[in-house]
Amino acid sequence: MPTFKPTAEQIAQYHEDGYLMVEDLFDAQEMELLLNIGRGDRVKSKLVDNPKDTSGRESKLWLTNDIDTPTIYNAICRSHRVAASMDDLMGAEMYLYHYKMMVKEPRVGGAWEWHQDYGYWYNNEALYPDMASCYIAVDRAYKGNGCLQVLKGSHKLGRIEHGTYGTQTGADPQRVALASKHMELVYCEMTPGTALFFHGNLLHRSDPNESEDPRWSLICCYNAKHNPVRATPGHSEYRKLDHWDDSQVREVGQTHWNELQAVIA
Ligand SMILES: O=C(O)CCC(=O)C(=O)O
Repeated sequence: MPTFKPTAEQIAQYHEDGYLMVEDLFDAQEMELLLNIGRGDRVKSKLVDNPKDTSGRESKLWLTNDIDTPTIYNAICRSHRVAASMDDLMGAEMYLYHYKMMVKEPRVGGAWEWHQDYGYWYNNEALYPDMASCYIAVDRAYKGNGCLQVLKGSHKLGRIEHGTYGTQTGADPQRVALASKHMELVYCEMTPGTALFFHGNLLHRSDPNESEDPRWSLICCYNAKHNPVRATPGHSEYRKLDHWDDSQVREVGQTHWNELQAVIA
C-alpha cells in the first residue's frame, strides 16, 4: 500500500512551481477499484453534468461535498497521503471543499479553458487564494486524451480576471498569452495512480480527447481553515476533516464495491 509524506525539498518545489507531481500515489488495485466503482455508481451518475467547451464538445463530471458516506472517494480525499500532504504543502489546516470525477470519453470529451480554480472560487467569496487540489489520474492521461496542462510558476501571478468563454469560465486570454511568453507550459502526462497537487492560482487547461482512450480523473479540492468562503451547492464552509489511514482506500473501497455489485445484481 503506497504512503506518502512530502519532504522539505518537495514542499519547496511546490511553492516554486505551484504544483507537485507524485508518481504512484495510488497503486493499480486501488485505481481499478476506483474505476469500477466510478463506472457502476448509480448514485453519482444522477449528479452528472455535461459542460460543453467552446466548440460544443461535452465532458462529463459529477461534483459533491459529501464527506460522511463511507465511500472510496472519501477514503481517498481523507487519506493521509492526500489530506495530510495537502496540509504540509499549503502550510495550513486544509479541509475538503469538494471533490469531483472528471470524465473525458474517447473522441468526445471536450477541452477546458485556461483558468485558475481560485478564479471560480473567488466568486464564492473565498477571501484568500489558500486553496488547492489533488488531481488523481484514474486512467492514463497523456497529450492524446487531453491531459492537464499547467503554466509552471503561474500561481505567483495572483488572481487573473476571469470571464465567460463558450459555456466555461476562463482566465483573461490576453493575460494568459502574456504569461505564456515567460512561463513554461508543462503537459502533465500521468500513469494511473499518479497525483498532481496544485495551487488554486495555478493556470491550467486541457485539450479535448482525440484518442480512443477514456480519461477519468478524481479531483479533490481543499480550502484552508482560516479562509472564509460562502457555502454554495456542493462547496463547503469549514468542517474539520479527520484523516483516515491509507489502508482505508482498499478496505472502504472493497466494501463500497461489494455494496454496488449487490445493487447492480
Ligand atoms: O479535467 C480537466 O482536464 C480540467 C479540470 C479542471 O481544470 C478543473 O476541474 O479545474
